[in-house]
Amino acid sequence: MLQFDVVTIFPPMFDAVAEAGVIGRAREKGLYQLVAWNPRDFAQNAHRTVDDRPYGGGPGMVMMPDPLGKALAAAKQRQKSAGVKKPRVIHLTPQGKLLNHALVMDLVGEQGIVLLAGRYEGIDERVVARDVDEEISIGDYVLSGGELAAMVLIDCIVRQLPGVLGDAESASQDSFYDGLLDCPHYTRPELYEGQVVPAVLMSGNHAEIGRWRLKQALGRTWKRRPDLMRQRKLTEEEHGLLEEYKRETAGTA
Ligand code: 9WO
Repeated sequence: MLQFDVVTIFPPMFDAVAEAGVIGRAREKGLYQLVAWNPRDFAQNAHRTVDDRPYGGGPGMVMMPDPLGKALAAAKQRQKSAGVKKPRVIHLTPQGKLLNHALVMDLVGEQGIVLLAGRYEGIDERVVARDVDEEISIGDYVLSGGELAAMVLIDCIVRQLPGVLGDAESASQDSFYDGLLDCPHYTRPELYEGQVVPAVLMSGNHAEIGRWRLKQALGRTWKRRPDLMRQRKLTEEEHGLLEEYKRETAGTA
C-alpha cells in the first residue's frame, strides 16, 4: 500500500481527496493511506506560532524551521513504522520541476511519499536543504499555498495505482498516456442543437473508428501543443494520419 504523509497547517483540506470519487474509493479499498501532520502541533508557544518575519526585511511572513522540521520528522517516522524504507520528500512550489505524466509514473513506483505544503511567503530554506529530496511545481502560477498542488499530485498518482480505475476508465486510455492529447468524445443524442455526431462513430467499423480517433488525437496535439508534438516520434501510419488531418482541416479554424 502506498503511504502518503502531508505536512500542512490545513489538514482538513485533505478530506476533499480522501472522501470524493475514485480517489476516495481507493482509500476505502486500502490501496493507499494518507496522514496529515500540522506544524502547529509542534510549535513551542501557547499561540502555536509557526511563522515569523523574514530576515532581510520585506512584506509577509516565513514558515519557521523548527515546527516544520518536527512535523516532517513525525511524518518520516510514521513512514518508517508503515514499513517504507526511504520515502520521497517533496516540497510543492512554483520553483520546482514541472509535473508531467512521466514524473507521475516515476512517483507511482514509490513505497512512500511525504508532501510538504507551504503557506505565507514560503518556508525557511534550511528545511529544504536538510529534509527535502525534490521540489515539484504543478504549473506556472502562484497559489495561496502548496496544499492544492499536493492534492493534484496525490490525485494523479493514486489514479495510476493498480485496482483504482476499472477497465472502462483505465488509465491506459488517458490523454498523455501515449504522449498525445485525447480525441473528441460524443454520446446521445445523435443531433444536438443542430450539431451531428461524426458519421464514422455511427458506422460500427471499429478499425475506421480507431483510425479516426488517432487522427484527431494527432491533429489536436499538433495544433494545440506543438511542444508535445516535438517530443513525440511518429510512426509512418501516424504521419499519414496527421497529413490527412491537415488536409481535412485546411482553411477551417
Ligand atoms: C509568491 C510570490 C509572489 C510574487 C512572485 C513569486 C511568488 N512566489 C510566491 C510563492 O511561492 N508563494 C508560496 C505560496 C509560498 C509557499 C507555497 N505557496 C505556493 C505553492 N503557491 N503556489 C504554490 C505552487 C506549488 C506547486 N505548483 C504550483 C504552485
